Amino acid sequence: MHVRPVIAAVGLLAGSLVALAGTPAQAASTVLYVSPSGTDSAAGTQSAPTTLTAAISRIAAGGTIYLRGGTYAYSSTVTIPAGSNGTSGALTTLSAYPGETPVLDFSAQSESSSNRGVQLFANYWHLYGLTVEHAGDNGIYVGGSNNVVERVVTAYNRDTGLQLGRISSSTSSSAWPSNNLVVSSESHDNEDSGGENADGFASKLTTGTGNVFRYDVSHNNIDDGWDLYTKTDTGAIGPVTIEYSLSYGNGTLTDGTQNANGDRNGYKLGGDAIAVNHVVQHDIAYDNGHHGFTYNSNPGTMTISNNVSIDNTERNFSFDKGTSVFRTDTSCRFAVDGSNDKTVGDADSSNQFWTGTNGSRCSSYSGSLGWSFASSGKLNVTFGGTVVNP
Ligand SMILES: [Ca+2]
Ligand SMILES: [Ca+2]
Ligand SMILES: [Ca+2]
Repeated sequence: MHVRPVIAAVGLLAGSLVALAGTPAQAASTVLYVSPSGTDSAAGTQSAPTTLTAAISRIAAGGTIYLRGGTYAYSSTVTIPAGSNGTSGALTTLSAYPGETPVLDFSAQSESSSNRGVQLFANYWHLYGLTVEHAGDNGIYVGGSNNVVERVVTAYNRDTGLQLGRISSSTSSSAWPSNNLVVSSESHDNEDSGGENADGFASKLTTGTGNVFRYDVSHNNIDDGWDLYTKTDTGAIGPVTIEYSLSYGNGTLTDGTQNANGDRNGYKLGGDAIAVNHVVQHDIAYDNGHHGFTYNSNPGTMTISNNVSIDNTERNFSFDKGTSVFRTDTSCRFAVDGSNDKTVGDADSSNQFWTGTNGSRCSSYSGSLGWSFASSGKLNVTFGGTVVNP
């Protein structure tokens, strides 16, 4: 009787080998095309595009789903489920068709914590070139690990535009999302009706180690640009890296709307007086409604280096406690009077903090702000038309 399971296992193995050899029936597809007019049962070819949800269920590990341009109107969350993983050598890709702009519009959702736009719960996926708008909660929520989110725009969602966090309350801390990269992406005009939760980007509450934001832009969100809040009841999050990024105008939407409930920081780097050693480098904070960079009670040893903070309403750099290491940071004021910087920790003479006057480096940052992504994906920030990447 011990033989039967062995026979069954051999049968399964043989079946999967046949599928890999190209048998069409039941085989997952390596390339699928999706369009706003696609149907679930369509083949997913360029001439017979399918739907996004059907493609997610049919794509092979390491395959590519192309989203044609246009507006996709959704009323339900689109989930890439846990277990539908790519591999470390071949990420499964969900990409805009080259040169086109797919917009996933969740306007039909009501504002509710259960109404996220896109949930990425799998590992080893690459999202590229999508815009996700008007979701009833987060635009994109990443609960999986080892994913790349690139050239994405999250806007007008009713909680944080792009947030990382655990899949569910039963997810153990060892399975919190880790090693995700969010790169060359923009998050703006996210606003919850309470005016206190919607940040541009957040890796907060329940996130693991190795998550990185690079070349990203967060602006005009109702709460913070970035939020790395951590709480006693769930335990410390893993250290996050935010680098070569820009955070501006948070606390005021593009249309001028403000809400007194908003925290309005450029980069909010802590919570509940828990030490987490984040790395924050080569970033710019400009014209945010409260602090530019704030420790927000994080007493740890953060790396705070090569950042520039300009004309934020309260402090450009606000670190009241801790042992963070500050190197080559620059703080300037031109149009907005605020409070002196406070940088408790290891701050040497390479910094030019603001305590009433501008340092020599500020002359590079006196013009009007502009930014764009280079074809390489690198973020170029300009002041007065001149690239001044710190
Ligand atoms: Ca939420
Ligand atoms: Ca808040
Ligand atoms: Ca926040």
